[in-house]
Amino acid sequence: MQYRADSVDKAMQLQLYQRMLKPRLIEEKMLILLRQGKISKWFSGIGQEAISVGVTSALRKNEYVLPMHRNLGVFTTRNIPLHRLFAQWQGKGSGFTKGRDRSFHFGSQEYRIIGMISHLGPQLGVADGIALADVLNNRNRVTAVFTGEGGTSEGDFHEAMNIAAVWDLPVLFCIENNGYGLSTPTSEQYKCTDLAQKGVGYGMESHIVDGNNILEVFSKVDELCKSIRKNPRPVLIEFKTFRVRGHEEASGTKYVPTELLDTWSEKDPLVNFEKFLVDQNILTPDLITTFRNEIYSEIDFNLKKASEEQDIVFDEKRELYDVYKAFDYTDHHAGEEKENIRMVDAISQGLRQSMEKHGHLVLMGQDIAEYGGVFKITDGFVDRFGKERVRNTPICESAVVSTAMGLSINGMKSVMEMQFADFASTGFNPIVNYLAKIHYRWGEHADVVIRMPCGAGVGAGPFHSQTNEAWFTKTPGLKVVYPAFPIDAKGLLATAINDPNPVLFFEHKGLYRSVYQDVPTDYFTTPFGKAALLRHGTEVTIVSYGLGVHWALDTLGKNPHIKADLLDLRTLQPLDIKAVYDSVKKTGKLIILQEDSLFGSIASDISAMVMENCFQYLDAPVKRVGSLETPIPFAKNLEDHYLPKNRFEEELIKLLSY
Ligand SMILES: Cc1ncc(C[n+]2csc(CCOP(=O)(O)OP(=O)(O)O)c2C)c(N)n1
Repeated sequence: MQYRADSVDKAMQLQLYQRMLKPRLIEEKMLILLRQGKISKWFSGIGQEAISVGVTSALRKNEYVLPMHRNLGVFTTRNIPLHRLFAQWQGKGSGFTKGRDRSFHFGSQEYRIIGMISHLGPQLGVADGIALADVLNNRNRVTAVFTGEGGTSEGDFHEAMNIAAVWDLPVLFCIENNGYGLSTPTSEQYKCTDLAQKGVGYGMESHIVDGNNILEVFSKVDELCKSIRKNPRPVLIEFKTFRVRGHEEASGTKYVPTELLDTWSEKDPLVNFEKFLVDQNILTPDLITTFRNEIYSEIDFNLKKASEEQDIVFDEKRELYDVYKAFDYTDHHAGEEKENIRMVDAISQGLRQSMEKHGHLVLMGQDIAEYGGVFKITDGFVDRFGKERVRNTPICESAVVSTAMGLSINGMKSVMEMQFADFASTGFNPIVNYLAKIHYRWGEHADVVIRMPCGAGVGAGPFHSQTNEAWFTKTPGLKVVYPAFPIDAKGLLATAINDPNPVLFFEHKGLYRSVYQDVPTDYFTTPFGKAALLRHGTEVTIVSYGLGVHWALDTLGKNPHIKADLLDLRTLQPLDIKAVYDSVKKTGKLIILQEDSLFGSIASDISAMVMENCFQYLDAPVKRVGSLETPIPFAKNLEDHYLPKNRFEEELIKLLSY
């Protein structure tokens, strides 16, 4: 291996050596512990240390780095106390996740490290968001994010690269091309000659670097970081390297040709560099022994400390408490002045006022800038707040959700407009796996609101009409809001934006321009978790939300003799189940009306909870009314029969006469 000694000064060369030696020796120890059953899984980065160490050494301390499962060298170069790392791998309390996640699946604001989730790709978009926050705050920083070559086949890779290119984000995309993704060789992973070519397709500068040569890695990344800080832009680097051990220790390397292993073993980044430093008289055998002994004692001391720590004790309250970041709700009251406006106007007004209140709030979505969004909710926002804060996005929901996550990590708020709630399916992974789980996993929060124009009754067919709230109410960590009226939409949106947790904010398209109310013109908030009792009665409780509330009101309007409590849930997570119980205890009968089909839905869960907790108060079985168990059809006549509106009256009357 050729080293260009003049590229890095001698003190730094020695430091880079020490920085590579440390993860190597830790790994060797971990392999022993793994065999002894003292840690659960190990993804080896042996042979790839030069990349982690070289990249991290070129970054400043306050610059974020987003490592993968083979980047121990990132963590050690950032000087994370080893006992905390060991405790993390043993699921102990002084690790980074209170025993809730394993291996390198954690982050730390203190060390500016944002760890991966298992799904590999989403962190590439998170890096975009972190970098965007730096750009918007005029901080000349670089964000470095890692992926394996296998991960480059994921849509997230392409989406994140494209966003970074279109927005000129200072992200260093580091591909560690180590020959295999689990057992899949590169020839079955991609067709191009070098992955660096993929940068070209996105209009991005890209480079190929020998990932086993620490001086090449460090000097190239150092040069690029300096240049990116001055001239913010994304850069792709393909590091050529090799995974000399199995994907994880249990899976072995049988499928890897021995010659390949032998060739790459000769290119070991540590052994070769050590030899070079000795040849150059920068390192001596004595010094090597000293360094080794220092690291061994550091490992032993910290391992003892972590091993002596008690196993984590289960505390149900703490587990449940940590799913969400605590939110101290503040009630903002509006003045007397009101204006008769539609739901769409109320949402637009609420959003505008939150943009005025929170200078660090950014809006992102397809066509939301000059065009004003397909529903015109952000019409005029660009003129008022500028294009930096009102951002048109490419069509890539997944990376935009991840970008929103990154903005939050780097201190900003964002509201993403899903053009139609149906398209949340292509952003589903980061919503349910990243945003929803991050607080529980390592105490970081996702200050993100996703606006979800949803719902049927508009003849738009199976892909523009879904009401998919149940996809999200199932997932702990998300809040789900579903207003039925303009006042609630405005006040709840303001609360959603104040709340530091991820909120899915459902806006029924059919209500946008059909419902008017006198809405306070000032900024105000409405609390989550409080249902609204719209009608008072003693015979039956009707529970609904969204468009269903209006169907129930119509039905009661046609049947004024029916004495019903009508509860509008307003938020589904948190759910005001107490309001439901209180009403059922009074009326003895419950009918739940929703636009969604019934299986696995809000109606089904409320029904189950009422059966469990209010059985003795019930005078009839709980009745659920929802859409047919089919996708949503397009033709008006089919859609009318699919939706439960026309079945509701009959079912209500049946229940009353039970
Ligand atoms: C979305 C997703 N699919 C599959 C997996 C299972 N898996 C974990 S790591 C891995 C291989 C990753 O290969 P690469 O990105 O090249 O990184 P390497 O492990 O080689 O460092 C696979 C298939 C996963 N974690 N996430």
